Amino acid sequence: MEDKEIEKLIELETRRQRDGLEMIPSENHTSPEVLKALGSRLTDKYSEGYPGKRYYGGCEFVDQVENLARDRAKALFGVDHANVQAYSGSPANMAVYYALCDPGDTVMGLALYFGGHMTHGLKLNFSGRLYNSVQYQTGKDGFLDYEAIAKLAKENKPKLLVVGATAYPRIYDWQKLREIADSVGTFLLADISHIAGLVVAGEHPSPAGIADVVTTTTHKTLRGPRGALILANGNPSNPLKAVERTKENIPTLIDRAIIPGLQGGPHNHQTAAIAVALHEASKPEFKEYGKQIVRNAKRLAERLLEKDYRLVTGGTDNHLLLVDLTNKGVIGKEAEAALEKAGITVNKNTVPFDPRPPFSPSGIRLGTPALTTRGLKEKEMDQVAEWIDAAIVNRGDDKKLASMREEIRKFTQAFPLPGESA
Ligand code: DSN
Repeated sequence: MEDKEIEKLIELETRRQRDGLEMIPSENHTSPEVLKALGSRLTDKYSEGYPGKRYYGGCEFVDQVENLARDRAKALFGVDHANVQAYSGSPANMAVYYALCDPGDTVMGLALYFGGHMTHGLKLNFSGRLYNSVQYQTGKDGFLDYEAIAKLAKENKPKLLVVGATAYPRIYDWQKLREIADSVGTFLLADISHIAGLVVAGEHPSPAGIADVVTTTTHKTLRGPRGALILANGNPSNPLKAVERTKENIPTLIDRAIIPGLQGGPHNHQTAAIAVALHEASKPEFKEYGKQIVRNAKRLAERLLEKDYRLVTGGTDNHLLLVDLTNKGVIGKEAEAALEKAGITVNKNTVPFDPRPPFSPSGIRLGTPALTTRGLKEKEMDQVAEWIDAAIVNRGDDKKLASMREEIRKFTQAFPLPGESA
């Protein structure tokens, strides 16, 4: 590159990823094919509208790209309709609110500090400012409390019930959630951003055909570029005709919420990279990858439990562990800092009923998707658990943490990033 400053920073970030253990559960390492699509000439093209109905000329090839992405998303998740244009997960959720609710309508989602997401009704987010947001919590045991959700829904009669999380280690009962939504006549949105890759792998039940709308980012367990999918059943009608907010009209409402409602031109390079990732996710190897993510997370959970770490809900069914560090006498940000010095990247996180403030919570979140991409298996998880514990125990000893970092750097050489060799 001619721009040496940026070139250097890209190299340093690549080296940081290569030499360390990436354990933020929402992160992953993409394939060289995904990166190639992202770095392509497709980024130059404007194409507001949808394939066959654009506001610009020259869309012959980007139309085909978008159609491929849509078709692959529909086939992979078994739905009639896919919108692939949302720039990322938050805009995708915003489009669903915009499509199905009016400002002031009541919406219900899991509180951020109980593992939800900002766009699920946080008061500081558009979803909690423009809408009347009612937030549900997990039970004391950290599991979703379906009875409490049903009761809250009956009391508040939301227009939209949002289900999904950023820090929930267990399986969702979509059928139960459907019943709750039907009991109060509300739309059900399943945000599967964290678990989409596990759904594809058959490691988590799919909400497709149960929820009215499914949103997901494409860059977490699905292992694609940053981006999002909005999935629904039914087919879009003439986009210029006024449509009512009925279930049959959801595809049309979603497409119109994205453009002209919220966005301009789609990011065609991103759409192409999503198509590539969806193709990769349709292969049998990806199913095995998803299964290994869960096996690794369960093994890590076992090992940490043996070392007296307190896991919210007592373990995991998916790709992540939420660790409450209270009994270890350390807070989330201290653990995050010590682990980073040792070459392990995690993030501090609130735990249900956290007595500490969100900027300095009691826990950390650990995930296995990126490590599994690099080929780590159960045996290596045993070693990772040892390092995590050692870094936390030795958090005040920078010399020890630096020597662990070197040990981890050497270890990672046997587990190259996708497209690199050992
Ligand atoms: N920021 C994402 C996560 O880390 O879970 C959610 O959008």
